[in-house]
Amino acid sequence: MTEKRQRIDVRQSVTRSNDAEAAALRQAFAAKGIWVVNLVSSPGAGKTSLIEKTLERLGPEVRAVVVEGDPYTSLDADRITALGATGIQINTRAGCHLDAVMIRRALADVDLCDTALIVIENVGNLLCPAAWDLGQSHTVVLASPTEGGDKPLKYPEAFIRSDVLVINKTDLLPHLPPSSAGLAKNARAVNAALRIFETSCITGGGLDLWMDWVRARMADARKAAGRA
Ligand SMILES: Nc1nc2c(ncn2[C@@H]2O[C@H](COP(=O)(O)OP(=O)(O)OP(=O)(O)O)[C@@H](O)[C@H]2O)c(=O)[nH]1
Ligand SMILES: [Mg+2]
Repeated sequence: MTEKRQRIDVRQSVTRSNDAEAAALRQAFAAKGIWVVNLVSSPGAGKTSLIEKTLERLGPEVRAVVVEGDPYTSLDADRITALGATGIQINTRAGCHLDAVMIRRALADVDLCDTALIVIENVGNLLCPAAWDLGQSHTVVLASPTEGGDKPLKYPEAFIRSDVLVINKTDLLPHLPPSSAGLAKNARAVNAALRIFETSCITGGGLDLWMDWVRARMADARKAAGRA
């Protein structure tokens, strides 16, 4: 019992110091009028694909910085820099999530002047990333029907702590068994406030509505900082 209580105390004190770091980051981003989104999902749901499509639609005149979290490789950051945006890779090795100190260090040498958007692609899993505040404005969870419609019920934290759910890979729906259905219904069962977009990064379906939301949030961030 005592040992269990000590474990809980240590965990709480670690996330508390992360929360303080994240709050400082959030304040700094807000002062600059930068909209920051933390993207979480299981591996392969389409996080980097959605970032690519978003950057393509925003165009090169919108300055975007993307922080990529993966255990190994710089493959995702390479995909971002290939588009002309700033891609910064963090390799967590055995670590299963990003934390606020990693974000502060990753951005330390980046000139954020004129930056409109920071996208943080968290390490692919639906457990740990949910608990770690990174100073983001919004958290977006991605899920694809190929993972099964029951995931919000089995991994509720990621859905509870997110503002938005993007159901990606909708182009595959006609080829999937009935067990793939129910993502939206189950996600709303754990978080009734979730805003839901349904997208396909292959056909482009649903991306216009997603982009309307992204542009509106970027405009909100600029306006709140007194940037036109
Ligand atoms: N059919 C289909 N495939 C998709 C879609 N979006 C992404 N993919 C494919 O899914 C695979 C994984 O996509 P990524 O964008 O790398 O996924 P990710 O979530 O960034 O993956 P990790 O960073 O490894 O967690 C790739 O082969 C993509 O081409 C989609 O809307 N439909
Ligand atoms: Mg990725």
